[in-house]
Amino acid sequence: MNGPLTSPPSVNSTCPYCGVGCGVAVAPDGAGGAHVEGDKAHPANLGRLCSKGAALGETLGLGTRLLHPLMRAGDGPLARTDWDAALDRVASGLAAVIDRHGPGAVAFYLSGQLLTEDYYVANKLAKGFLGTAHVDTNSRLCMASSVAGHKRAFGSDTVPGCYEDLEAADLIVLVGSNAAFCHPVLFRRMEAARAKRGTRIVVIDPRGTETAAEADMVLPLAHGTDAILFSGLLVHLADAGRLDAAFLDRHTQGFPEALAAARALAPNATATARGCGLDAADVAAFFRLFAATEKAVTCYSQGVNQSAQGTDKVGAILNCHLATGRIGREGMGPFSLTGQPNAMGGREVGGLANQLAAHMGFSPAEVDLVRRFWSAPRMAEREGLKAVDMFAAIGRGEIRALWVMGTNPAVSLPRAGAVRAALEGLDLFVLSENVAANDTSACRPHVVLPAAAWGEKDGTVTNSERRISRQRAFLPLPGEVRHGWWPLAEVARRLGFGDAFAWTSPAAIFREHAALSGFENGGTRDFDISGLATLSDAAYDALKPVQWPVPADTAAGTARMFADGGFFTGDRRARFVVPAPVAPPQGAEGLPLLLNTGRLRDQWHTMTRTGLSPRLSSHEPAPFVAVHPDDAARLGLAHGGLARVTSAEGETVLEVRADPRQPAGTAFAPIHWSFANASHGPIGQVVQARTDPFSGQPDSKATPVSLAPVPAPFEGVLLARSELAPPEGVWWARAALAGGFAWRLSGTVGPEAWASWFRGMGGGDIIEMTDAAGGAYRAAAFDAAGRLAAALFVAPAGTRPNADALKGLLGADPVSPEDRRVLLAGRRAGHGAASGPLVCACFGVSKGEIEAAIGSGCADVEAVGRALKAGTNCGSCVPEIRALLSRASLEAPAPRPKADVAA
Ligand SMILES: Nc1nc2c(c(=O)[nH]1)N[C@H]1C(S)=C(S)[C@@H](COP(=O)(O)OP(=O)(O)OC[C@H]3O[C@@H](n4cnc5c(=O)[nH]c(N)nc54)[C@H](O)[C@@H]3O)O[C@H]1N2
Ligand SMILES: Nc1nc2c(c(=O)[nH]1)N[C@H]1C(S)=C(S)[C@@H](COP(=O)(O)OP(=O)(O)OC[C@H]3O[C@@H](n4cnc5c(=O)[nH]c(N)nc54)[C@H](O)[C@@H]3O)O[C@H]1N2
Ligand code: SF4
Ligand SMILES: [Mo]
Repeated sequence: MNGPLTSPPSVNSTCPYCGVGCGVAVAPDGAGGAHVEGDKAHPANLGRLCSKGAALGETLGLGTRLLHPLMRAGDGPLARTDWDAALDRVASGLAAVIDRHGPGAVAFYLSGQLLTEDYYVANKLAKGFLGTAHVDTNSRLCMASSVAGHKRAFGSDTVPGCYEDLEAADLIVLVGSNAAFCHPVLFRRMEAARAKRGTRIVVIDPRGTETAAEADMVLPLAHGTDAILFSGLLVHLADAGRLDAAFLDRHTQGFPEALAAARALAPNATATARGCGLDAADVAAFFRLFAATEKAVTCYSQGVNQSAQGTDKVGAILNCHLATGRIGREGMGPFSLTGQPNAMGGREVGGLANQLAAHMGFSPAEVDLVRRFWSAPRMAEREGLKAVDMFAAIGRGEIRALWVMGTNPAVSLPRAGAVRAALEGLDLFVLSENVAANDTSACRPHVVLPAAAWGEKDGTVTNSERRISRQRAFLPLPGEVRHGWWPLAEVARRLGFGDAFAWTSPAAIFREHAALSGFENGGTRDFDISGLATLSDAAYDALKPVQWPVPADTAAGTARMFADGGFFTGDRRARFVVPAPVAPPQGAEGLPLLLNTGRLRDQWHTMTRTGLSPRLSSHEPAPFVAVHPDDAARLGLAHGGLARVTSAEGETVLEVRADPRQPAGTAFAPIHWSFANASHGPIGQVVQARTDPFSGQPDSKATPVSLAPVPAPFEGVLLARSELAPPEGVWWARAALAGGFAWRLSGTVGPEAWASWFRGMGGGDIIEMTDAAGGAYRAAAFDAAGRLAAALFVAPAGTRPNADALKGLLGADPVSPEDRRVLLAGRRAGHGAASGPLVCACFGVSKGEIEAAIGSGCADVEAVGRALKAGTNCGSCVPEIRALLSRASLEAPAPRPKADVAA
C-alpha cells in the first residue's frame, strides 16, 4: 500500500496470487504505481487482503521486467530483436521440427497464472492446429490429483461447493493445507465462522504449521497416510449409522466395494491410528466429531495432491462426503483449495495434457466435437505427456521444440537439475516471460517474448469456488510488451491458420471459449458457460464475478452442485473409489529423512514478484531446512549453521532451523529460493520425480534425503544499493531491502579475504574495522554524494550481527557524520536495538516490538492489535503473535545470542 488513496478512477481487478481470487480496487498513481486495496463488493474477500495482496503496489515497477523480444543467433547470447523477427523464428522453428520429427516433437508448458483467454489460445493452437497434445501446465504439480479424483468420483472435474459453505459449516477439516499462510483470506473467513458459530477446525498435517497452531484439533499423521485415515472414517461412519441411505441408493454406485476395501485398510480407529502413526484416542475423537457434525467441509490442498497416492487420497475424502450425502448442500462438502489464481481456468480450457477443451477428454466423440467446433485441420487424438514425463522426453531428445509460458520450470519442477539440462538441449526453446532474468531464462532459450504482467493483463480467471472474475488492466503495456495470447495468434497466422486465430480482443476469445462450453452440451458436461457466449465487449468489460455453470439463457451462475445427484457419469451416479493399499513413503539406503517442501507466508513461488517487496522479504530472509532438534543434535547440525541436503537427484545447501514442530525423521524446506537469489539454488534440485499413477502429479512432500553439516566458521551480512556478486565459495541468500538489497552470508571465507573483496569493489570512500583476534571485519563504502553504497559485517559463526537497525541507511540521504561513527558498530544513531524479523507485514511491526508490547502488559492478540495495529489487517500474522504470547509452541532452541558488534 503506497501513497494516499487518490481519487478515482479506480479499477476493479483480481489479485494475481492465490486461488482465493480476492477482488482488488486499484487506484493508479499515474506514474506506473498504484494504491491497491480489497474490493468490498467482491464475494471472495469482501474487502479483505492478505500481506501479499496488500503489498501488490510495491511489485509494479519495471526494474526487473522484460520489455523487448530477445533472440539468440546460433550459440551466441540473447540479443534484442523486433517482434516480427522473433515471431518468424518461432513459426519457422515449429514448422521445421514438425516437418522433421512430427507434431509429437512439439510441446507447450503453461501455467495457472495465465489468463483463461491466453490459455485457450495456446491449447487451441497446439491441440487443434499443430496436432500435438503435449500441452501441460504447472497445474500438474499443483491440482492434477484433485482433477483426477473429481473425475473418477463425479465423472467431471467439479468443485461442488462455495466459500459461503465455510461460514455455514460447524466443522472444517483442513487436510494437507497450510491455509493460514497459503489461503489467508479464506482462513480468516473460517476463523470468523468459528468466532460467530463455534465452528470447529481440525488440521491434518504431519508438520506443526501456523494453521495447526490455530486449530481445535490437530492430527499430525505420518506422510502419505491420508487414505488410511479417511478409509477408517468411512468405516466409522458406516458403523455409527451415519450413512445417507437415500443418497447412496439414488445417486451413487460402488459403495459396498469401497466400504469393504476401507475395512481391509482401516477396520477401526485403533488400526487407523496405527497405520497413520497417530494416537488412537485422537483418531476416535476426530471420527466421532465428523460423524456427529452434519455441516462439515473438508478442504484439501498440496498435502493431499502432491503425493504418490494423491488421487486415492482425494477419493478417500470424497467417499466420506458421498456416503453421508454431505455434498452440494449449505455448509458441507469436499473442497479442493486451488493454488494459483487461474488453476481452475486452465482446467476449463484443457490446459492439461489429458484434457481437450471445455472439460472434455480424448474420447473419439469429444475429439470429433472439438474438431468440428474449431474446424481444426490437425486434431491431436490422444492424450499428451504429463509434465514430468514431458520433461523426461525433452531430456531424451524426443520432444525438440518447447514453448514455456508463465512458469519457471528450472526451479519448480522436481529433478530441477535434469530439467535445466533438458531445456538446454532443445532445437527450439521459446519463453514467454514477465521478468528479464530467472533460472529458466538462464537455460539458453532461443526466443524470449515479453508478456503482459499483472496490472497490464486483461481477461478472466477462475478461483477455487468456480467463480470467474475479470483481471482488468490499469497500466499501459510497457515497452514492446504484448498480451499473452497475441504471439500465439501471430504464430498461428504465420503458419497459415489466420482465420481461426483472428480475434482482436480478449472478449472475442472469451466468447468463443464460452460457446465451445455449450456446443452440443445438452447438460452432459459440467463446464457450461454458454450463458456468457454472447457478451458484448462492454458487458465483458463490466462482467461481475460469477460462478459457473452459467448455461445459456441464464446469467446468475451456480453456487453449489450435486445436492440432488446429477453427476456427470453415464448413469448420473457418483462412483465410490476403492483406494489402493497404502505404502507410506520411507527413507532409502543412506537417505534416512523424508524431505517435505512447501510455502512461506509472504513469498509467492519463485519470488519474481514478492521478492521485490522489502516488506514481504523481511519475514523470512533466507532459505532454510527445518529439522527436529533431536535430529539436528544427532546429525551434528547447529541451529543457524549450514546443512547439505542430498537426495538421489541432487543437492543444495540450506540454513539449519531446529524446530520442535518438525516431526523427527522428516525435514521441511520452503520452495521459494532459486539461483536468482541464493548461491546454492532451488530445493527442486533435490526433489524426487515420483508421481501418482492416475494424475501424474509428483510427490513433492516426501523425498528421501540425507542432511550433513557444512563447515561455516564465518557469518555475515552485506547491504548494498545495487546488485553485487559475493565471492566464490560463499553461501549467500539475497533479499530486497528498502533502497537496495541485503545478503545473508555464511562460509569459510574469513575477514582478510572479505576485506580484499570489499576493497576490490572499487567503492571510493571506505571506512573499515578489522578485529583480527576476534575474527571480525566491518566496512562501509559511500558514494560521491555521501550516501551509503554498501556495508559489510563479517563475524565468527554464531555472532552474525543483526542488520535490522541499519536498514534505513540505504535510503536516499547522505549518511550523517553521527551515523557514520556508529555504523560500523552495527547501529544507527538515535535508533534503539535491532528489533528482529518482521511479523506483521501489513503495518511493518517487528518481533521485537511485539515482544516489548507483551512485556508491557498486552495480554492477548487484541491488545497487541490495539497497541501496534499488528494483526488487524489481513490477520495472517495472528498465529505468530499468539505464539509469541504463549511462547509454548515456539520453544525452538534459543537462537544463539546475536552479538552486538559494538560491545
Ligand atoms: N504465501 C503463499 N501462498 C500461496 C502460494 C505461495 O507460493 N505462497 N502458492 C499458492 C499455490 S500455487 C498453492 S498450490 C497453494 C498450496 O497451499 P498448501 O497446500 O496449503 O501449501 P503447502 O505448503 O504446499 O503444503 C501444505 C501442507 O501439506 C502438508 N503435508 C505434507 N505431506 C502431507 C501428507 O502426506 N498428508 C497431509 N495431510 N499433509 C501433508 C505440509 O506439511 C504442508 O504444511 O498455496 C497457494 N498460496
Ligand atoms: N518441491 C516443490 N515444488 C513445487 C511445489 C511444492 O510444493 N514443492 N509446488 C508446485 C506448485 S503447486 C506450483 S503452482 C508451482 C509454481 O511454480 P512456478 O509456476 O514455476 O512459479 P512462479 O514463480 O509462479 O513462476 C511463474 C513465472 O512466470 C512469470 N509470470 C507470471 N505471470 C505471468 C504471465 O501472466 N505471463 C507470463 N508469460 N509470465 C508470467 C513469472 O515472472 C515467473 O517467472 O511449483 C510447483 N513446485
Ligand atoms: S488471499 Fe492473499 S494472495 Fe490470495 S487472492 Fe487474496 S489477497 Fe491475493
Ligand atoms: Mo500450486
